Amino acid sequence: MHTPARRTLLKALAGTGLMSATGLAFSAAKITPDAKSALIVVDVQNCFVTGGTLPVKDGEAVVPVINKLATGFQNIVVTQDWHTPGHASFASTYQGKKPFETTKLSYGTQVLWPDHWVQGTDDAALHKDLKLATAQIIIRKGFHKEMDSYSAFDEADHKTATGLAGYLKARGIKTLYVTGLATDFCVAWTAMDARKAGFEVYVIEDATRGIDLNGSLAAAWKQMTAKGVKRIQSTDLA
Ligand code: VGL
Ligand code: ZN
Repeated sequence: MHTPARRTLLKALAGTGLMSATGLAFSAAKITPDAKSALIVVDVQNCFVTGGTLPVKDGEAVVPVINKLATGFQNIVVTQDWHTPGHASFASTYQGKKPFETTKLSYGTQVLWPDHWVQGTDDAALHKDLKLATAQIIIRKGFHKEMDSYSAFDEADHKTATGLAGYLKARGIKTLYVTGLATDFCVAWTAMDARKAGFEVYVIEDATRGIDLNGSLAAAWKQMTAKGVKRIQSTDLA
């Protein structure tokens, strides 16, 4: 049924993420990343996989998906959580606090995590199986001892910039495809701040995995969608 109306519908759905939601597989409508697109690979680091200090269930499963996507991108940005010892986001920094509890800091409520990704440790290294031949920059974040930074754009005070928006704009990049870990923390905050900075933003769902702390995964998708982040699958890309 290739009626003009159906073609128009398929065209309208292409790139909205609705293609996969409606189950319409239509290869002609696949997204092809161009020179103004960048793949963002968030925090795919050693300790974020099964057996790591901050494990995300099935976290390592994103690596082959990201490696495959990477071959289609001329521009790739890699991010790395890069904390000081005794960082403000570590439960061990506070007396009587346990991981996954929260505390109030100057910029708001902070979830407290197990010690993770301390600068220069093996734990903090990028996952050994990542193959990102065209990666051009690594943005490290969370290196201010008193402040966390889930987002690759703005630190947790929503004021201190990492410089990534300026870098991408200076390079004429308009569209971002966000992947990595964790969907409901660093991926979500990065995607939402990217919208705020004026980029067109897609999150490639099967190239992410979530932590899902008290329903945080569903909440993150809701917030991302409300901010105009588009939810797609890796098969939506050419
Ligand atoms: C992250 C918790 C703590 C993330 C980083 O990359 O999503 N989550 N630090
Ligand atoms: Zn962290």
